[in-house]
Amino acid sequence: MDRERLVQQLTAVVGDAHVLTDPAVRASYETDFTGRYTGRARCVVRPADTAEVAAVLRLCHGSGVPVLPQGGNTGLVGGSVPGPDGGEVVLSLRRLTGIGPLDPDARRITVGAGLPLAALQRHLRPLGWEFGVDLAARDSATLGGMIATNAGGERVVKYGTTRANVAGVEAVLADGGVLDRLAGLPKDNTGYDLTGLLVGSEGTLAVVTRARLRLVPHLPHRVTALLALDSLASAIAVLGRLRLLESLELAEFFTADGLALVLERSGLPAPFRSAHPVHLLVECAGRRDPSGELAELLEEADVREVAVALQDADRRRLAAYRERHTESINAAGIPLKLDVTVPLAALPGFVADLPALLAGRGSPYVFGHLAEGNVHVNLLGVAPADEEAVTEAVLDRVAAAGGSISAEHGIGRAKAPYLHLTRSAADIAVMRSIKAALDPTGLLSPHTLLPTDA
Ligand code: 2HG
Ligand code: ZN
Repeated sequence: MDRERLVQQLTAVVGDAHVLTDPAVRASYETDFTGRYTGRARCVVRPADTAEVAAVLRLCHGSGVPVLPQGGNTGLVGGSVPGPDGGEVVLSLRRLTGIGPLDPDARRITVGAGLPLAALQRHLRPLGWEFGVDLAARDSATLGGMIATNAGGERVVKYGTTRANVAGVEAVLADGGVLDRLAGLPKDNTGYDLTGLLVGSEGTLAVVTRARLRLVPHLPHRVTALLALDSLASAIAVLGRLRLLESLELAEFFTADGLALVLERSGLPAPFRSAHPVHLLVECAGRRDPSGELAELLEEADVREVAVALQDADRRRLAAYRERHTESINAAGIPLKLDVTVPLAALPGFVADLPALLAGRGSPYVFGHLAEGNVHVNLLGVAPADEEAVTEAVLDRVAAAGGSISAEHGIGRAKAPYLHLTRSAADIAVMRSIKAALDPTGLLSPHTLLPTDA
């Protein structure tokens, strides 16, 4: 179908103001947050509700036009950005921001896919509840995007990834049909777990429009501590002790280089008088003040210096040293980002090997979620000609260590060629069968997740 005709039909569904064709207006939907991935959309369409999403998909399906669902466009693997050929309709879910009534007995709430995480947090906290997943991009990341990518973030050590915190979804299929699994019952053994399948499917199987979220009680007493340590091995040893605490919610690490860059770019004052090789940021929360039990476990730990905060503003100040890594690195250049999991026993060796693996091709900044062995390898200054070789060297090393080439950001388009490194041929064949069953003509997120060459 010619472009003009499709635009007219989409306009009839969502209204003139919500079909964006002007390149200047489309631009923020066509480039990712780091500036690394950029593409061209046929147009951007912004439906208001599930019925409009279904109508948009029916039209695109009928015309054989590929569709790229998009949330807050905070993804870091190119999965939210269209390809270069201007073929895809970018389907922005950001107008689906509804919040249903809270069900305190079931500990559930139903929300629209376009709701930003921070808006959900602002809604829930005064009511005494929380969503278990939290991440630095909370102001712009949407629940739908977090579900599509099975986002992890900072509290996985206590609450698990997004998949564990989503009880049900409503999603629109490639042909416009609506799949309703919103009931999200605590017990429901009636066949395949379609909600679990859609979480982490990166927009390749269906478009999530609403979600039934599991909630956890808001814990009013919190303590945050920033620990300065000799090495990653000693951070892992300290964390091993802290895991005894049920109140442990967060265990994040960063190194001296990353902290120096954050201080330089943000103007924050240094947390300690001297520099230290490794920092571990931990947080405990409870119905009672958890600072005593944290202090007790830290007493005999091998820690160089500690800063402790109890008040919200002070806790946020400590957390900023970790959370501001992404923006500080971005301010210094367009990074090559490799989000990986390495089993904890192999993690110090992996990080120690990075300079040799890189052989001068870029400067590494490593930080991440220590409890899960989730390292964000950020590389600045890698020449475009070296990017593929560097990516391969790092991801090969991750695979050899028994890790995963994507811990929490997903595969997107960045890692599709490397999927075979940590998923078997049998795994990939099953994934292809599922894709073919749900989206036989391959219209949803066509450049994402599954490699095109196999
Ligand atoms: C985080 O943990 C995010 O802050 C982003 O996953 C990581 O910028 C990155 O590489
Ligand atoms: Zn992360």
